[in-house]
Amino acid sequence: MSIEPIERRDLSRPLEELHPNERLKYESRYLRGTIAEGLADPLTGAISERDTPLTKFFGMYQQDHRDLRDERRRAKLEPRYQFMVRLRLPGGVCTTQQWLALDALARENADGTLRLTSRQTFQFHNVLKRNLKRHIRGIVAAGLDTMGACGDGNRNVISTANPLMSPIHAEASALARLLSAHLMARTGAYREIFLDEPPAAVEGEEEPLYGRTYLPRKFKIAITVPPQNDVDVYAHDLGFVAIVEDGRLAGYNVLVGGGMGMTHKIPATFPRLGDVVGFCAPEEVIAVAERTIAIQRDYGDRKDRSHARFKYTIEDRGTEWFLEELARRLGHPLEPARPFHLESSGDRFGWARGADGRWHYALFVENGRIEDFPERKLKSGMRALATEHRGVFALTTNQNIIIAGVPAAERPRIEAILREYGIENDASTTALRQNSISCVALPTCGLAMAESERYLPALLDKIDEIVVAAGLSRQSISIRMSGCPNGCSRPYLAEIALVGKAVGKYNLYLGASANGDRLDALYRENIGEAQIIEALRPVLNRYAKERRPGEAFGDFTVRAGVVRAMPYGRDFQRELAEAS
Ligand code: SRM
Ligand code: SF4
Repeated sequence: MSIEPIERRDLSRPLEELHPNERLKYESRYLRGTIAEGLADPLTGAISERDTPLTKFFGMYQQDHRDLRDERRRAKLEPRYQFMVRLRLPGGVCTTQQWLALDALARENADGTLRLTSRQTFQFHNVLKRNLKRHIRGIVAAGLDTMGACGDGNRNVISTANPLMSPIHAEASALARLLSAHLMARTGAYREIFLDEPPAAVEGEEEPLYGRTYLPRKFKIAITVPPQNDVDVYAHDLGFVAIVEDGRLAGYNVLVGGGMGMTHKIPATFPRLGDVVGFCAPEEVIAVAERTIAIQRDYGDRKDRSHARFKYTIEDRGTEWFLEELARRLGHPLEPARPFHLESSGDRFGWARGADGRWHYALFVENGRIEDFPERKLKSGMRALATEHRGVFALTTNQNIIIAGVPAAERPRIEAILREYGIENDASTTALRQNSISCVALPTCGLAMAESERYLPALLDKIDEIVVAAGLSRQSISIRMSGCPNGCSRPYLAEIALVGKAVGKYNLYLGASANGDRLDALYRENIGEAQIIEALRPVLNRYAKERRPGEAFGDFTVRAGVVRAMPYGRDFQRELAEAS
């Protein structure tokens, strides 16, 4: 397929009028900058400030260990610079051999752990500059890469977990891989800098889709297979909902303009649910995605990065405008959207039988962190499973993992390994905890205002006491924590959400739907642990007594008037202001 020509609307204005990152990208020689020189400099653990936005396009983030900041400052040392490295893993599937390779790389070059992310991939933390190239080479040698995992381009394309579940799941996963490959940056910089390959001759534009300034901001795509909405399809710049008719995939409904990130008390920023704008045939999806990205490339805000996500382009210009622009570029309009029904954004734990009779075990991984805990030898257990299991591992967007493709005869062996390492899903774990997601936050995230991953398990111990006493231990309720309002755990789509404001202080949100089609609303602002517990106890107790059959917690809080059903778009912040 030919690539959408660049209209270069972004460069119709002088670069000086745009955000400094635009000039940086423009002058970077397709993201080369001076990264190679910076990596070779032995005098500092950092790369140059101008290169840090560029390495993000290659899935690498310069960070420093925030717990060590003061100590190092006192010792007159530079910060403990280190890199977070994120994989591109469209659809979230890896082989057992790849798992073993990643496990070894984590021990050799990173902090020894693997972190499953809320976008169905792996992160490594604490990779030192001197180990970075070796680390990337190890990833590439395992048949994987980190291209576009961060940066102003198309991010890891996610799809409903586990392609082995059914032929439709397999098609969705294959589509995620196709989209990811098609929308990947083409620059040779990655191979030259990290793999030491000589520059290859390029005919014409090195980036035919993105041009020299790439996108104004990150762009995220999700594909969901109803009734599951594990991917939170409404939270995406571009979403596809598989429409199955007479047992076969008829095509996909298209959603545009979703996103989570906002800034506390800045009304111009807000989470937004995507709008369902139409339907397209399976063979049209790549063209729809490419044209949509091109529209954002040409019309997205390149002056103000806090207003540069596609959701603002859609909010400002409207879906009618978008549909006309898309039809012009596609040569025809989208078809009308078809009916669909979503049930839950959570994962289903334990064994499930797939369409071909094989079995799949969804394993709960608290906050996605793969390491050996005193009672639960998760890292060693996963290594043992990777050695024995003949299927694949399917990562979920809820930071869990599915041991996928187990023949019935091999189930006992898998179960024995799970038991041996103490990692099988524990019947005493509440459904609330199983439905929890937390972002990484401290000590690595430079934007964290409060703890998240390191704190949520302990807070859940306390909330669990209420839940168990109220008889709700098997009631599925989603709870998500983010260390800042950027919302990496997609908190504004959780039935209970805690969003960091300052050390030990959170905004508490309630009232999202369980299937991910309604945002939550601010319930209490800037509260600490005791107030969180105090605020949740009566609401959970009321829910236990007053809920209607089958009523989800989020729906109850809205029906009972605890919070108002939340509008999306600009009104979100207005409602927040009124609530606080
Ligand atoms: Fe995120 C920035 C971690 C999913 C919205 N996110 C960051 C950074 C890179 C911090 C930074 O810019 O300095 C975090 C690195 C922390 C660390 O130490 O590892 C970070 N985001 C994560 C992960 C690892 C959270 C997790 O614990 O799983 C997720 C990695 C996903 C992946 O594999 O690609 C992650 N981030 C998300 C999501 C959820 C999603 O995509 O489904 C969102 C909300 C959806 C959205 O984009 O609207 C999200 N992250 C952000 C934002 C706010 C963007 C915005 O539109 O305002 C930032 C900040 C930014 O981009 O400026 C951010
Ligand atoms: Fe960091 Fe904020 Fe994302 Fe958490 S939500 S990982 S604190 S940027």
